[in-house]
Amino acid sequence: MNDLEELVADATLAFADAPTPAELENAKARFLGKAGRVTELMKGLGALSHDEKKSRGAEINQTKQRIEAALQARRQSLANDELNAQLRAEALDVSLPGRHRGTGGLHPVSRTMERIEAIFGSMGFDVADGPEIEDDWYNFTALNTPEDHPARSMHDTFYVDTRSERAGHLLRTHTSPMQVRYAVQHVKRHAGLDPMPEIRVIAPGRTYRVDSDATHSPMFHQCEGLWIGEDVSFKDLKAVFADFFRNLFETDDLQIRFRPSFFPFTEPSAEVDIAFASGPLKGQWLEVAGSGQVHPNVVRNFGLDPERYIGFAFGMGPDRLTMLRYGVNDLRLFYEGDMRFLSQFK
Ligand code: 2U9
Repeated sequence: MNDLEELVADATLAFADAPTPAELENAKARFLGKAGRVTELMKGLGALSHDEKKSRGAEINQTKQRIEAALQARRQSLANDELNAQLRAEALDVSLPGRHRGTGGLHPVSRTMERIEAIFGSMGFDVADGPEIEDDWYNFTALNTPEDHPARSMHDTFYVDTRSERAGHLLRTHTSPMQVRYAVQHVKRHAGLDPMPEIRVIAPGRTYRVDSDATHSPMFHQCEGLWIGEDVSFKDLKAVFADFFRNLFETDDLQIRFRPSFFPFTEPSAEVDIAFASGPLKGQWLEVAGSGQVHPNVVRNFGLDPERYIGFAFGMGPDRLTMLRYGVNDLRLFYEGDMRFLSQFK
């Protein structure tokens, strides 16, 4: 192999050894640069005769062209490698399943609330909602719960800071204050109408008490109801409850019983129990609501004459009803936001 062939072979090898475009340009300088080996050969031409210069010059030029061709080929090959690596890195597998945003669902307690509203709505009950921060009068006094009643204790209830401008306010401990607001408005709106159209309303919503364990949460839900008219009695209450619970639990095989109880806002008062004729809870009496004939003092606070207008009220806990509907045994599961639990109700 003559010196020029050797030079081409050296250059081709050096270019092939360069792993990156930057290193390839360094290798190029060693052969084609100002101090490169081809340039050195050119400089040597000066010492030759005219004819030798001509033939040797032509050979060196050919050599230079071959080295430039080898350089160009390596540049192209490195560029191809780079492009292939990039394509591999950015590869998109169009056969993979897409990423879903996921469909949400209503919280199980919200589902129960909606169902309660729909059932009472079908029985002609209006649905009222209102403030969760209440004042003392609506939450207690209007409901025949006197100043010294234990339910008013600071330990039972969340009070708004006594120094703030909303002192005297508290997080409502039941939704009854909303029914008082509704009833007072209803009476005003129908003043002059004789007889006054009946009050028939439910108040579902969030309520608060200082209580926390497997069956109590500091925030819980209530749905209370009120039906006041000239001739509304306990027998109507029994009919409403029978219809309601059979609808809610989607079964006619269900017994209902009333047990005497006490609430300041109703007299007489009763706890309401139900028992299923089949299923996992078959034959067990389950306490599901409280109820009673609205206390005359409360009726008076609506602006009505309790000798003429009378009726019943009731209250139930949608959290507990949801536990019964779905067989959940710990109330706290509803409020921990754990998707493994919640996604079961979609
Ligand atoms: C007015 C007058 C009276 C609502 C009533 C109950 C009985 C009752 C509890 C059930 C489970 C609350 O959610 S719970 O913890 N409620 O036992 N509630 S009578 O009485 C009223 C409501 C409004 C104006």
